[in-house]
Amino acid sequence: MERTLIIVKPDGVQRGLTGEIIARFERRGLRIIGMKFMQVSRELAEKHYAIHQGKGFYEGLVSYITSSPVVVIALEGTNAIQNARNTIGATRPHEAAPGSIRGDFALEVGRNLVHGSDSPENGVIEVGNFFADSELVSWARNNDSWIFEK
Ligand code: DAT
Ligand code: MG
Repeated sequence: MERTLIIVKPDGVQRGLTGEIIARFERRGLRIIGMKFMQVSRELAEKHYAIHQGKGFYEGLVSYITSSPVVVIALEGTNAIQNARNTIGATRPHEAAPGSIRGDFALEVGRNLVHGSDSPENGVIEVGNFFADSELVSWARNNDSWIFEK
């Protein structure tokens, strides 16, 4: 089963959209295996966004994600990466479909509310960067068989 790291970014928390955003993934059927409220350090932000180092928006991205607390959520489920990214919507909110989180609540790429991992490999790596093994819970939901066919 794939894993994805979701971050309700500082704007999502500050705007009181944390519950709204989590609810969308929860209703989608993705299973929560870890969740916490935290302040992202500069060090962790640089690790998380290492792939964007050197790009023009990198400094703004690191200062945005470290500017105020976030909520991080580890989710698992069938095709968790792509299913979650569709729920999030396109990176640039003016390209995000209505009904997606960014399409419903965001206007600008630098205030796009939520992060989701972009590949199964990165999902595992990013969950590991933000959560200790002891913070992740392996559990069976009693409605799993109504969401997961196998
Ligand atoms: P996503 O968050 O949809 O996975 P990404 O990984 O390409 O997008 O980029 C990470 C974040 O960096 C993105 O959420 C917002 C910011 N970003 C990306 N491209 C940008 C751009 N051209 N200008 C400003 N910020 C950008
Ligand atoms: Mg990305």
